[in-house]
Amino acid sequence: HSSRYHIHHQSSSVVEDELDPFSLVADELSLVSNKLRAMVVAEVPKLASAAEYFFKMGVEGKRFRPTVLLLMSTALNLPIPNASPPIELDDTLATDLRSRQQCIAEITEMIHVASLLHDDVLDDADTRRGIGSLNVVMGNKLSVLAGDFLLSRACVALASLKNTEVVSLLAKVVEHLVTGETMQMTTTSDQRCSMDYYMQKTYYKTASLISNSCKAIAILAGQTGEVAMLAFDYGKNLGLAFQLIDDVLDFTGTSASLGKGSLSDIRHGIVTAPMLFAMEEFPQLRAIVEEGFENPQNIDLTLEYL
Ligand code: GRG
Repeated sequence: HSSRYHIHHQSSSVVEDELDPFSLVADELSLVSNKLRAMVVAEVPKLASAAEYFFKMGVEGKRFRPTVLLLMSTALNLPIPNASPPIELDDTLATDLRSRQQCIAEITEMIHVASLLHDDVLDDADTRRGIGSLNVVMGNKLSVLAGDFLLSRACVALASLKNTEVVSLLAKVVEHLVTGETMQMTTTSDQRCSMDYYMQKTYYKTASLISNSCKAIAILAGQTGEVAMLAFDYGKNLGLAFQLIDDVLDFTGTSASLGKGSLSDIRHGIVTAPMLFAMEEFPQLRAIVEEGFENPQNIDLTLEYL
């Protein structure tokens, strides 16, 4: 479907040659960003400036979720082996479907930014996306209210899609975000070093939003059953992988590349994936990690061991 794909006859496989998947949906992503800027306008000036803070050009973050969702919409328009063919739509209906799928990307990004605003209040963070987090710039109270406002705008957009299954999928994600955050905040020392607990928490905190929104895109495309399940699984695995990489970057990244302090998760008492994998390999590390988390003043010592 793209001139950027080349068939390599030697191996008879389709490989991408310098393909930037993001470029496939770059124009559409700009549309989504513009739409979002219009969707988050609040009536009262203080709330308006708080709500639009992370939707301004240059501080929109990586826009990973909307990009994945637009790519998912694109993929679902291609013929899928062993699946019912995409529904034949005339141009008007195809455009309408695409704008409904874009709406899922917008809703997802609003839920994501709402969770970031609340997260920064809970963590007393000072930077986000390379600039002062909203809680330091406008205070905790406006940050909480701006997050609530974004959730409300997300709900209204969700209702406009008039699809009860999609509404319940994305409404449930908000519960998952809250559950994941609570699990992270309230770990006992046993849970702290358990890989199962980590994966469950990571599903709630990071993967649920991506997996359920991918599934929502499939449902709007008229795909139920196996294709919707595959879209869900794809989003779930991508979300889990995303968090694992995020955890590794907490170890290896610099403040400049991360837009927040490096080792910031660990300094917040959060055991990250590299530590869990290291503990599986070297069980004696467990006691050292536990000690570091019981006595945060010794965390640098723990990190040296790691
Ligand atoms: C109000 C919806 C709501 C939830 C409240 C605070 C909370 C409960 C949940 C926090 C969930 C949270 C912050 C999960 C982390 C997810 C994550 C991997 C964030 C980083 O995402 P990136 O790297 O960020 O995509 P950018 O800035 O690029 O968008």
